[in-house]
Amino acid sequence: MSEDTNLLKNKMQRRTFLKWSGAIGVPLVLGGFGTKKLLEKSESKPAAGNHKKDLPENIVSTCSINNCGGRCVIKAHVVDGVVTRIGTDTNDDDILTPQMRACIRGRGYRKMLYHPDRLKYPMKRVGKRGEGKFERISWEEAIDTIAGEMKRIGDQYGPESRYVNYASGQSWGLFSGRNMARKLLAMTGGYLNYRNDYSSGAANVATPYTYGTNNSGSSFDSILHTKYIILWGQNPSEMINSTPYMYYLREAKKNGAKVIVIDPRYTDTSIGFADEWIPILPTTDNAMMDAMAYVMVTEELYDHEFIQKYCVGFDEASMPDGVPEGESLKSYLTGKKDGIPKTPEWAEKICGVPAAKIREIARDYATAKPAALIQGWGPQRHAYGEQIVRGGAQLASITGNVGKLGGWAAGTGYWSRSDIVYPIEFENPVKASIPCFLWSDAVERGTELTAEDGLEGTKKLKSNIKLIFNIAGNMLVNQHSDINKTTKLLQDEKKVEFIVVSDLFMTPSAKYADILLPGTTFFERWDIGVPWCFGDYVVFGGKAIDPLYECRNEYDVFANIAGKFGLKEEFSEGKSMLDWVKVSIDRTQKELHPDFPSFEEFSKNGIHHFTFDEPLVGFKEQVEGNQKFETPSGKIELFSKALWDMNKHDEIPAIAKYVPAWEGPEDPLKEKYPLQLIGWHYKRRCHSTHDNNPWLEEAAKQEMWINPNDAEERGIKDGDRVKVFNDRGKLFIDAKVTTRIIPGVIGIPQGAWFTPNKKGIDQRGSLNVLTAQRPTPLAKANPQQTNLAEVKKA
Ligand SMILES: Nc1nc2c(c(=O)[nH]1)N[C@H]1C(S)=C(S)[C@@H](COP(=O)(O)OP(=O)(O)OC[C@H]3O[C@@H](n4cnc5c(=O)[nH]c(N)nc54)[C@H](O)[C@@H]3O)O[C@H]1N2
Ligand SMILES: Nc1nc2c(c(=O)[nH]1)N[C@H]1C(S)=C(S)[C@@H](COP(=O)(O)OP(=O)(O)OC[C@H]3O[C@@H](n4cnc5c(=O)[nH]c(N)nc54)[C@H](O)[C@@H]3O)O[C@H]1N2
Ligand SMILES: [Mo]
Repeated sequence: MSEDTNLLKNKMQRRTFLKWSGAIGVPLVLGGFGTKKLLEKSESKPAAGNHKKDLPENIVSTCSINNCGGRCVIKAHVVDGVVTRIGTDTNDDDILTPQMRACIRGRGYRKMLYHPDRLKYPMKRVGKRGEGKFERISWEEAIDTIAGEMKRIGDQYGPESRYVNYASGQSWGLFSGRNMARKLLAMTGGYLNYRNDYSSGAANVATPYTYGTNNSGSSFDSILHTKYIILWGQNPSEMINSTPYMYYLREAKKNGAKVIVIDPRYTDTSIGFADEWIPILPTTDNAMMDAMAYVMVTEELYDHEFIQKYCVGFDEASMPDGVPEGESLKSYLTGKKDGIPKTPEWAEKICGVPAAKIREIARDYATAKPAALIQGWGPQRHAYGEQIVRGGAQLASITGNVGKLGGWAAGTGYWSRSDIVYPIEFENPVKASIPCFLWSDAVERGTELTAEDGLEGTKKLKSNIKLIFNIAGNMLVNQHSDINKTTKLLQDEKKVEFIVVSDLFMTPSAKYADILLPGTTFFERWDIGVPWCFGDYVVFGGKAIDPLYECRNEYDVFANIAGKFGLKEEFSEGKSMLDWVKVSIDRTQKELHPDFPSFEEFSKNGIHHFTFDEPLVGFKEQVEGNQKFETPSGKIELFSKALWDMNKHDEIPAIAKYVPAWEGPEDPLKEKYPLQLIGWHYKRRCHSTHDNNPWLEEAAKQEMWINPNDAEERGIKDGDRVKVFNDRGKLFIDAKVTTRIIPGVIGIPQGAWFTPNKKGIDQRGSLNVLTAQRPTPLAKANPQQTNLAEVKKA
């Protein structure tokens, strides 16, 4: 997800390096050697890591703002300007103030901070774009070049040619680099906006058609009151979207809740929490959902009163005007029009879940009261991802689990209780926007995009994208679909004329920079870490050490570029990052929460929990009070007239239903590429971040899951090197032969760095070599889980 969504919802420090390296007497090499030596040196010491015993240790409470949903307390132990070890929150768990402990990634951050491959100084490209050949330049030259190109491209093509790519590497604080770039672009004519995100892109657009909003979740302490939990394609043991979620799930189980996990993989969450794992074929969840609804309808297990009072479109009597007979949910389920009742037997053939099991889950979920159907976002990063979120919401609604404590409304599931003031504001004079997933289209054929493609704010763009700022993101290459297609596009210097990347490492995206800037880690700057919308806490981001080498915070970089336009003072308002942190705290106290801690308290405690008397329950006001839902009808729209009026009923149906996916199990392409390929968000990485961390590679290596049936058919044994391929590309990876994945499906954890060999074939298992750029029909979102592929022994 992106902080934009969150906002919407709520409304030469070279000196240090000299000191640092000089301290242990390593030669002044601005390369790997000195750093490596230092790391070895500090690691060979006992836990306290105090290589100078007489020097005091200072513990700085800080926070990672990479794009996992959690935020956690990271305690940097600093001795003489060096982080020697990392601790975390050790407070006891409590319902109101749960422990905010760092996961394996959080505990492994020193390997990132002192990684020998850190970018150390600004560079300019000297070879062909993408070749990875760079030459060191001064900061002055980097800043001059960037300011010059911003102006040249703006003058020549207009502000709509300037773009800041989706980049989530430092999005969850006050100063995300991409916002700093946007602020400066906004101050100098503007830039092309994007909407939506890669996380819940389909859900974000679809859920409001049912509920009028994406705020369809409840706070996690509410699950302590539930009897039955379905985690539908959600894997919170590994995928962190809120640091204390696991604690609440454990408590819910202690209170007797039964947990069902529906996932093609036997996930860590299934192992740790599930009473039952229900394997399912990817892209077919809606068939199971339809059949569950069929069981509820035919066995009269639905909540008549709730539906009558709060929903439209359930049966023919509750349909909006102007729609012909036979289009209601009930008519669809019973096969009134197409002659196909959506029975569990019908669904079993599609999704692979036995009919008897579908019946059992339908009955249990409908009668448990209250029951929580919680949806992950993996199942909506699919060809018709819009359907699954509306499908989940449909089940929650017809069982009357919406607006009730211990129930859950499903859908996108946002909720939030962690608002602080973001003091850095700006307004883009350009109103045109594209769906974020279509940025590569906007490079190729921006001026041809129309409202049909999702262009908003203008009828036509005046230019294709010509300048890209890619700040703390790997979306330029690694995280976007179809790497081979994207890299070809970017190699053409006539298309995008200028690319700036700021990162910590020479990532696959960084290789495509024209100017490459060395960024800082969160240890090297002040900030406040804000969780995703699934948290009720904020974490202090203390600065533990000065920036290493010639690394610079993007805030300072863009303030310097602003200087070239005579706008430095206007950009920074004369404030440092520390000043802004203090402004945020002061204003949060004055404008939002009088009991918010002072800077001193916050930095000492490291964390602030917002506490509440009772759990937040999504749609409580609508169900208990008289408030209307924010939909056109004021009710839950099981049938959406707005979707109906789009008149694309096959791909954008007005009720949620199973739509067979291209590259799904029913696609004839299966003859050629018989395996469905999905990915997941791996515990050892945050997307592509940490892929180069050796500790984490040891903890959880990059490997492809394949079922023994599929492996045997292909003569593949556990640990074998295999080639995975489809028409878009090929990659090599080691196979993990395991019954933890359903037959017919292979799984590759997303985020490994694209590492091509001489022939351009990936060696590391970078999933997006195989994914498609075809967007979902309504949201124009990323379908990165919908792929067919074949595997051979390498
Ligand atoms: N196939 C497939 N593709 C996917 C997904 C999927 O499920 N499957 N998921 C999608 C989703 S949900 C998302 S959100 C995107 C995420 O994709 P991105 O937003 O590109 O996220 P990361 O890959 O983590 O890239 C973050 C970059 O920032 C750098 N970085 C980290 N911290 C800092 C810092 O403090 N300063 C600077 N300057 N740089 C820093 C890291 O080194 C890294 O290169 O990927 C999407 N891509
Ligand atoms: N450790 C870690 N945590 C993270 C991140 C990370 O990179 N690493 N990234 C963060 C970000 S930006 C995001 S957006 C979230 C992502 O959060 P999610 O999208 O919820 O996470 P995923 O792991 O992509 O998908 C969840 C599960 O969906 C399953 N799945 C895939 N296809 C289907 C399907 O068709 N049907 C069903 N039923 N299940 C399916 C996968 O096997 C996986 O176990 O995670 C966040 N948290
Ligand atoms: Mo995401």
